[in-house]
Amino acid sequence: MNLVVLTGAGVSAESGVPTFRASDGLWEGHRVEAVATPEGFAANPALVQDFYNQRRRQLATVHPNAAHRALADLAARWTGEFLLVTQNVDDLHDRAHADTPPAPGFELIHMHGELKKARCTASGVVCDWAGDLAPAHASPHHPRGTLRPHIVWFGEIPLEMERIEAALARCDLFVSIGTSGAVYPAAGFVQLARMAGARTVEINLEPTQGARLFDEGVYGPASETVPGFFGTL
Ligand code: BV8
Repeated sequence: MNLVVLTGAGVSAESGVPTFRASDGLWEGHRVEAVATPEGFAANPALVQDFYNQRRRQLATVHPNAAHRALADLAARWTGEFLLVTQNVDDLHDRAHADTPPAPGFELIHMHGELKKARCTASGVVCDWAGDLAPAHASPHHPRGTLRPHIVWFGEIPLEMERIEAALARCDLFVSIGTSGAVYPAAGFVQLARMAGARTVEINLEPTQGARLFDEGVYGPASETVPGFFGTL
């Protein structure tokens, strides 16, 4: 059986990583356009680098939770194809799978980029990056380049879309976990899975605006609902 799982900020919430659209969410105090668009970065690189520097620093203080670990346990024993697509830019899935090595059919894709990577604005080269980035951080990859966060901002094309769409076209089960379904193209993945004839399940704290698009819904905190659901698979 081929499985595609999509995760959003809700899967990391119980690890202490703030979500975006909750009352205490990340977008509070920031206009999305100012901190998560190429125009915002061009207009005020210091503000945007600081927004991501703060979040990159916070990674040292958070850890994978039971939901991340349940997905890693599943990936270790899954015999079919298992694509885990995350909209999250934290490294909590990566750390959970590093602790529990996955079976060969598993793949993790960060479709909106990663906090712990930087990208050269001139060459496009992506490199690991754990520290802060300065407003105009000289790039080691190109004499005229600077380093920006390796993050997909609004108006930019998400990463690995062909691989994601190919996996959705042949999946038997699609599970969306901890995402509000507010951002495209991720919010449209359930429709692609339905067109492929897959069983579709929404796992979230509460029903989302797209709940009616799913065959089933499982509601509650991810640290409980994710182990519960995947423990039966
Ligand atoms: C693109 C940067 C073209 C990384 C992010 C008009 C209509 C439709 C679409 C558009 C439109 N105008 C513009 C668009 C396109 C736009 C878009 O969708 N805009 C929206 C706002 C309308 N999209 C884009 O620009 C994308 N690019 O379309 O390019 C294209 C497309 C395909 C092919 C070719 C070309 C780029 C989108 C990426 C933007 N970058 N962030 C960062 O800073 O982190 S988006 C941002 O929102 C994050 O990446 C985040 O991942 C994403 C989604 O948010 P969620 O993860 O869902 O988080 P949220 O807070 O919303 O929800 C949390 C959920 O968890 C809630 O449901 C809550 O109930 C639940 N929860 C909370 N606690 C728990 C829990 N669940 C379980 N347990 C808990 N404990």
